[in-house]
Amino acid sequence: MSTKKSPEEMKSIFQKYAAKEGDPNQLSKDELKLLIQSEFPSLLKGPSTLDNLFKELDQNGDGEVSFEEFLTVFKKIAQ
Ligand SMILES: [Ca+2]
Ligand SMILES: [Ca+2]
Repeated sequence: MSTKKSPEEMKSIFQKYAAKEGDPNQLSKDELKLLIQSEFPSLLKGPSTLDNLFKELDQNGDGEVSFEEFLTVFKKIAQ
């Protein structure tokens, strides 16, 4: 399965999951888990775990993932 998505698709996917709880513009770890399991299950195969992925995504370390953080990392890994 390809993980390639257009920027528009990435934005709508991010917003769909980020709006589930707390800040609608930030992904919590639970929201990220749902997003990855539903949209990018292939990312959890191999050496990457959800914890690793969350750490890589949360670049400023505030415990949540903004759309900018999400996009920066997904540009690298979801091509
Ligand atoms: Ca949220
Ligand atoms: Ca963050």
